[in-house]
Amino acid sequence: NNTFMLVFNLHTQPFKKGLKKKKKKPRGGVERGPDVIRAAGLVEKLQAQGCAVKDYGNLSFEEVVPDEPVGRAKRVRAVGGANQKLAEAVSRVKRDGHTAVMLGGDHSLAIGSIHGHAAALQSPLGVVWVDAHADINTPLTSPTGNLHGQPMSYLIHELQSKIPALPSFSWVKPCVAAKDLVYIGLRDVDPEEHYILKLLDVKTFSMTEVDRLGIARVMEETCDYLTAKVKKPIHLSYDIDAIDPSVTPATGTPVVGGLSYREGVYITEHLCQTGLLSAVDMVEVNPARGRTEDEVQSTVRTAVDVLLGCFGRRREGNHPADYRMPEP
Ligand code: Z70
Ligand code: MN
Ligand code: MN
Ligand code: MN
Repeated sequence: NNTFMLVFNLHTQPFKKGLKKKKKKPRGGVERGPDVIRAAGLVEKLQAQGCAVKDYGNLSFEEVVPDEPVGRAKRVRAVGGANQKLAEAVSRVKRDGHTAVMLGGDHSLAIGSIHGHAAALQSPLGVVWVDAHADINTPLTSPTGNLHGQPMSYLIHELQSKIPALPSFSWVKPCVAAKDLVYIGLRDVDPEEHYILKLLDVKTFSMTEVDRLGIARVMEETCDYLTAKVKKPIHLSYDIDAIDPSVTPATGTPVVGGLSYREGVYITEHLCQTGLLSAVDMVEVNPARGRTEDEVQSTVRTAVDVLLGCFGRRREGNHPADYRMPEP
């Protein structure tokens, strides 16, 4: 049960200048997510449940100056270069036979994370994308130019002809089939993204389906769908904004009407027991977006519980296989 954590503190929006001087305690942005998740005891808790964990520390990336927008797409060179580095690191971890955990940072890290995961495998990959958002805008459909709203578009074979060449992105090759992708938790999808999802007939369980079917049936159908022909390794890409902002408010784009804490954790319990979970991204935890310390703590604790669920924690309780009761 080896877990290898890779930490990727990339943010696709530039720091706002001037904030540091006005506020006495700058709380940092989404790039501080990994450190607050560590501070909440993720590594120790994983070890306590029997995982051997290696923390790779924060991957460091070069600043790219200037990094002028390409069309509307922002910070293309920095994000492209950093993801290439991440992809190589993830590939190495997967070739060594470990499960990889990527802490964000924002969701643009999924480009390198999924790319590196796929490159290390001989077989296709199934992707479970848990998110309020579909993150499948192409650079040309994106209303914002934010790369964290686009990662899936670069990875899907069927969209390849719609992706313009971008600086520092030439290494990115599509590596996921549209039929091997499942969304859970959608409730804020751009019209352009909705068109793409319908065009490619992507399997989606929006919050409407979670309401209709219940999370247990959503997970059964997700796994049946992904493993119908062959049992593929699963990449779970978990955006903390999938969960309701009443539970996880400290995130960049909170959207009302999300998953409950219990539904959010159930997803991971179910995926864990398939034995197919091969890599996990945990993204968009942003301590600067919590209005109170309680909001930050609730968000971070939930992110940790989601990750523990991925690695065997059960709410019924756990015990080591070699446990012996004390004799009187
Ligand atoms: C919008 C876009 C978004 C967060 C992705 C927003 C997407 N669809 N928000 N991640 N947190 O910009 O493409
Ligand atoms: Mn996302
Ligand atoms: Mn999101
Ligand atoms: Mn985002």
